[in-house]
Amino acid sequence: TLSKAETKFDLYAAEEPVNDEINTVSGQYSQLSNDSLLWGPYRSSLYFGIRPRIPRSLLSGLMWFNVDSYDAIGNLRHVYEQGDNMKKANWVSYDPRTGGRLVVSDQDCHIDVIIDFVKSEDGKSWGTKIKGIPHAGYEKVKTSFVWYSGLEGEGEGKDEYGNKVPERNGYLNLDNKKNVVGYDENVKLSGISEELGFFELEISKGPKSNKHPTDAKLLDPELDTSKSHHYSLTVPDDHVWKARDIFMTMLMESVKELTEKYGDIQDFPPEQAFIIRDLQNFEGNLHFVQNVFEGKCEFDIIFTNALTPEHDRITFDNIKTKADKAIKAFDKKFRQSFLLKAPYNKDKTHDVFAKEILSGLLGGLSYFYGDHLVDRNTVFDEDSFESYQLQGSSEGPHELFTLVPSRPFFPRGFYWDEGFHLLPLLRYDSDLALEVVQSWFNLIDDDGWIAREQILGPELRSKVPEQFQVQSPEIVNPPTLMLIFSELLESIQNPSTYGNINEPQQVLDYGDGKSFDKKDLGLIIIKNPEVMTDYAQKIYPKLKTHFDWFRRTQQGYIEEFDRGTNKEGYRWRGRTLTHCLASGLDDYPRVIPADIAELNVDLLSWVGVMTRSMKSIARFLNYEEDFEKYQKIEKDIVENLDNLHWSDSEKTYCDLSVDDNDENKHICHKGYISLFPFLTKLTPVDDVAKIEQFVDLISDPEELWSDYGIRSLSKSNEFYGTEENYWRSPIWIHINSLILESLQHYSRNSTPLMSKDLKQKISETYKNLRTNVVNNIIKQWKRTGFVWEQYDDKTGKAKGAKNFLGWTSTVLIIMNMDETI
Ligand code: 6A9
Repeated sequence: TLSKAETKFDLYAAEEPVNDEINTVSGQYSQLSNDSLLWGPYRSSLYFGIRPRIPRSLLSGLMWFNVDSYDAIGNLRHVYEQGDNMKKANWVSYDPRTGGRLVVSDQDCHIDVIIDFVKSEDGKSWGTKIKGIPHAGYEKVKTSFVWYSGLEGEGEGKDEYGNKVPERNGYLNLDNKKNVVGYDENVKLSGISEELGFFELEISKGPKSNKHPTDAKLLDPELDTSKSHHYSLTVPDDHVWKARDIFMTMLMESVKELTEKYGDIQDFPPEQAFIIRDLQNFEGNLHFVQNVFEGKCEFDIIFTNALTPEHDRITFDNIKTKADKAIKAFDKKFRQSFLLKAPYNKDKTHDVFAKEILSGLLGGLSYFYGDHLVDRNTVFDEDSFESYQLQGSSEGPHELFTLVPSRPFFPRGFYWDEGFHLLPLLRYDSDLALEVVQSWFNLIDDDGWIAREQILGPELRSKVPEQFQVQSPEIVNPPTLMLIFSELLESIQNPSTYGNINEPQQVLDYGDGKSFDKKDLGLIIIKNPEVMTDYAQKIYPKLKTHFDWFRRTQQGYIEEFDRGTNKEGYRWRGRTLTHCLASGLDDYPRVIPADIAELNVDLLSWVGVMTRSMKSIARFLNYEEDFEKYQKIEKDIVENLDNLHWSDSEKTYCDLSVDDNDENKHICHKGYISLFPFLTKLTPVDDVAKIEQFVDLISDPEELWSDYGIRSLSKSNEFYGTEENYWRSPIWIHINSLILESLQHYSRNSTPLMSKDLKQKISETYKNLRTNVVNNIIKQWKRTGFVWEQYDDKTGKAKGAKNFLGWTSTVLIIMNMDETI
């Protein structure tokens, strides 16, 4: 039990947690990697929110609002909302291990908020510099900034039987002089927690050049805008995330009191009316600190862990230099990882764009912790086609370290999105990609299931309509993470594909496998196959369960089609007449009427991908028998793609079902689904007729070709552009990047059977598609300040979710590809 007297910063020496594995290669690796990833803006649903990768710990966040008028409080900024009027809101330079810069250009608050975030070398401490730069014409804009920090896990000790005991395992105090109304000095918090040890957090008032509003007469000494103000209170765990609501409630209470005291609030200068006042006598685990500025302003927040050695600490004096250094380091690492190829290697704008995309993607790196809702009872059969409603009960808690598709719209983990997110990351920091993969694989349960959508804890649930909150172990999602994992293994055998492609000599410089240097972070796996082998061996049994669960739950009724011993045929469970969320291609047209005998071509292709991944993992680990088993399954899948899904009359791949007389029939909706055997490279390279068919489908403007990329559904299809029109015409960038890669693959691995004409056609299609896609994304980015979820096939206009750095960040992979093949 810790008493307050024990917390004097200089005297406190927290004990380093003991890591039993520290003397093993993988132990050293994970220690180093963990330390550098401990802190981050991992509350990615906020404009700026910091937390460690630890359950129930210290959560901090920034809020700001304009105080030139009363209404402006309606635009208080905290959660990153799709609808906010921002010209830009993104990390423009960011490395999760060191830090970077976030720019929010707020058109309602008339200010650019520029945030630099840096970490100490040991990863235990951090600092942030926040600058406000008024927009032209608003030089005297008045802005209120509020910083809050709250400690979860306070007072919740557990005894050896897991019972709650009234022991304090942490607390957070406000240290400034008590009973003072507003401070001329910095505000200082200090605290302690089991995992963090002792720490201090100081919120500066900033340099003398900061101005505070002075034109209005001071109505009450408590409302002096030239001082720092604070408010403290005690909230239970799972409530700290509601800081914004708590702040607003408390502010409105204060306004009410002031009105009672002084009369109509409208007579108050807003910058004074909206000042927080202490009501709790500095006590609590959640603390708000407010500063009000006029015009240009700047202030810092420094978090210092007592364990960080003096020379490594971030201070008000050195934070600027450290922030500049972090930005330079990012630039350098970016140059080493991504080689933008013609025509994107000349114009500076392309460089700026590409860095922003990578930074924004990495800015979505998040840590989630909490329970989720699971339905283990619903069975999907004929009755569920019309519609179904899952009923969930709470399971967990689980933790997840992941990137997210879109911070403002869906800031949570999605299984099949993640594999694509990791493609750019693999090149930049393969170790971090592995951290994320590991975190996901930790979620595989005893049956082999991972929930498609990870809605962990009440904060995430609050963002999802109730009918979509529940997950089912019968419902899968394309297994892209297995693909990434096997690619990681392959990168060990062929290191030049990832990491510093500009400086391959560094990658080839294998360490002795016994000790690591911090500068190697990001490349350790590639340099030390031992680490990866160790993990692959450990995780292999779980992956097998995952693979078996996937095939078992989605097994099709293949007997209907009389295919002898080859049973490779699958049906997505959980579809309705209009949607198949499991497939990821939600409203893409499927067989109507729905039938439990249906077989899906995209699913068979995905099982093929998964099988190939298992095969390559088995090969890596020299599991001969398993390798052969997977090889056989893969062969059967390739065979059945043609047996079951190729339609001779339509000359394309289709879903298969039965008609009223139980006769087989193909249901063909030309579009992304018809391309799956090609996208997954399962079509053999010597099957020239099929390859030609894919290329024709892609390059025909009456079918899939548009000036901005390959559209999801053919223009000739009866459902083209109808209803929600989500996957029924818009262009999706990750699928376009797969198309480009497949074109490259079939051209580079072509056999003598391929005609010159076809080869020529492939190169033209490839070259034009690549520039169409990239040019349009950049054009829309210039126009809107963001990249988006989809692009319209008729106009190229961006649509859907904003700041959608998930799949759209595969544009980096595309810019990195050769101009011609
Ligand atoms: C629920 C939120 C204001 C739909 O990118 C994530 C997924 C993909 O995995 C899937 O393939 N997106 C694609 O078809 C977005 C799903 C978002 C669910 C939003 C409502 C409302 O919040």
